[in-house]
Amino acid sequence: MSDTEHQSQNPENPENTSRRKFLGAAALTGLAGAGLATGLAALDPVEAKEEEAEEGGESCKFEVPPGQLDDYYIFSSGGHSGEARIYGSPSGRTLKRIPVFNIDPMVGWGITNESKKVIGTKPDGSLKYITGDTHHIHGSYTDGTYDGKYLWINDKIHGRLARIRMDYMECDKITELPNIQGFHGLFPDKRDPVDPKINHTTRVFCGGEFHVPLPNDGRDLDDPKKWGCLFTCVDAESMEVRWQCKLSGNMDLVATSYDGKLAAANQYNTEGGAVYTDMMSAEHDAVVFFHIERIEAAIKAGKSFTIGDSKVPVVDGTKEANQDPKTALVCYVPVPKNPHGVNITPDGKYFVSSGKLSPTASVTATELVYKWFAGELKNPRDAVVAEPEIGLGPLHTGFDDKGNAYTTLFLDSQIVKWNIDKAIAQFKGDKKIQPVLDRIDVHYQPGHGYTSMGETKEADGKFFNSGNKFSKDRFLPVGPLHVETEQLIDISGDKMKLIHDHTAYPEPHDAIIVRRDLVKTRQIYNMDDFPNAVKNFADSRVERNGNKVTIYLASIAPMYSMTDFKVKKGDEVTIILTNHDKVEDLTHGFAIPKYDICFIVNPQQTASVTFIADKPGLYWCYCTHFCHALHLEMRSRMLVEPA
Ligand code: CUK
Ligand code: CUA
Ligand code: CA
Repeated sequence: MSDTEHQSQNPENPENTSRRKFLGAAALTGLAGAGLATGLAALDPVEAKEEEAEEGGESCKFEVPPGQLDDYYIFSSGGHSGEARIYGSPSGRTLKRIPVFNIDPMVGWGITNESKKVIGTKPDGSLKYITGDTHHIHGSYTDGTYDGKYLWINDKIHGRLARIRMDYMECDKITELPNIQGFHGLFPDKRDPVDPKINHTTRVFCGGEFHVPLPNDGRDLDDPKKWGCLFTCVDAESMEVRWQCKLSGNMDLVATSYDGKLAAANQYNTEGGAVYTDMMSAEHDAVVFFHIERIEAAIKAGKSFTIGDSKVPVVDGTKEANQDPKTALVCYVPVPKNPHGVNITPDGKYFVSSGKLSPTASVTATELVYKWFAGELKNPRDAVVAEPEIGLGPLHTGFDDKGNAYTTLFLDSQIVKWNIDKAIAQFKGDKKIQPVLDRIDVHYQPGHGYTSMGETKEADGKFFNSGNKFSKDRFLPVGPLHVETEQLIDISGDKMKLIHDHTAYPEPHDAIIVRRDLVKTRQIYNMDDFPNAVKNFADSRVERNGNKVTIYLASIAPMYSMTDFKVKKGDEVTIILTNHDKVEDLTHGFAIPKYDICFIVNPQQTASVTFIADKPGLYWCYCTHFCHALHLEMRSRMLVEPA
């Protein structure tokens, strides 16, 4: 029994019990407001409880009462907000936004020197990009499950991969991938493809969706035949690009096998079309499988080339160059029309991709892909062991711990539950077998769907979250753009049950549901991790070097270490601020009027900003984050003398 269930059924929690009575009474008597007292008095508590079980009582089972903690974290990508988000589940509580590719004045992301260095700057010191589009977020693995170390998230607009360290829940590295556009799917490997001793993530794979001239330098603008897509491997620790693989067709989503040997991507534009009508002209597209060990051996042997200015080695994974299975780097498995999504079952046996324009899901057996690479399976299409009809517009699939798959149906606005073994038996010829077990309406048009721990070998079959693209009438209207709905579904029984709707700011895409014991965050920074830390209050000073001035400042509630500091008009000013408070959550802010400076320093953290003091006058630097009874009094002054 989980903590949540235990807590919500605990009769000793008076607050909870009275609330349940309230719900039960209201449901039974139909009374509301003033009449409720009469209804309550007339009620047998046992009767109330039974009634409650029928009327919306299901979701009460998953209620997280005030003061109690959720069982899971949901890490979600925020779409073209450019950020990542953290929710609690099953409550749906919003916990945190992690700025990544965007600017966030709350924490000073994109404003402090430290964050600008991660995001990347132009020669003039301004940010290289201020936009990003995050679609997919995945965690690092050890032994087939999350190890709580890193999250990776993509930027589709500029083709960047970002890493978030999970101890502080902060982005620490961003890498721009060369010669690609529309970087869409990503997935970390789950162990080393060669060395069995390395059982954790060492690489992150990135699929390029849009084909472009290679290099994209102004040549071949009118000749799509000469354009191409690259699959990119990034080192998980250094975040440097290790290699790329040139493909026939494009890539959408990415998945990896549990043994580290394979990465897969679905391809919807095998036609190489430049307009949608061409992109949907073929009856079959493909799921492509990358043989990681062979690709890396080819690079070691120098069988690679480079593109344009990039020094990254590229191998040839095109169809023409990979006809002989025994030496092939990639295997193209044909699947019906414009497939979407590719997900691996928790036992590692099957990759499931959805039809999108075909009402089917395709199940490809990992073992048979290896057989093709070994030259023992003639036709790669024979690696497909099931293709059940599941409904209209299938997109993404999550898995439970009982061999069932849950696929989002965009056009039907449903989640369909189907059994993989039954689908395989049906495909083998037993037409009496019906693999579809259940359907549930969702509201509306689901995109991604994912289960609790479903992308690990510890899939637990408890929850499925449906990330819906349209909410229509589910929430109060807030102007032209509606909030999005995330719907939590109980998948622990035979029938799926809707637990609740929660809102998400536009525009969430994918997410993962991670058991809370796998996430271990730190609340206090280590001052030694910041080379520029102002370690002692006594070190506070103004240091001048020509027209460059550095202000060494520290904070401890409710004061800064200097009541004021003087600079001259035209100076390039760098303010370094170290927070000496050690108490959890004792964060201070720092804002300077008219200079557009606003950031925070968490306990024992150091942050810095650099700007030109171009306006003479007195500027109150004040603490923006409520920290103390004397928070308003926590100030310093920047005095800018005329030149
Ligand atoms: S994918 Cu990115 S557009 Cu994650 Cu189904 Cu939707
Ligand atoms: Cu320090 Cu508010
Ligand atoms: Ca197509």
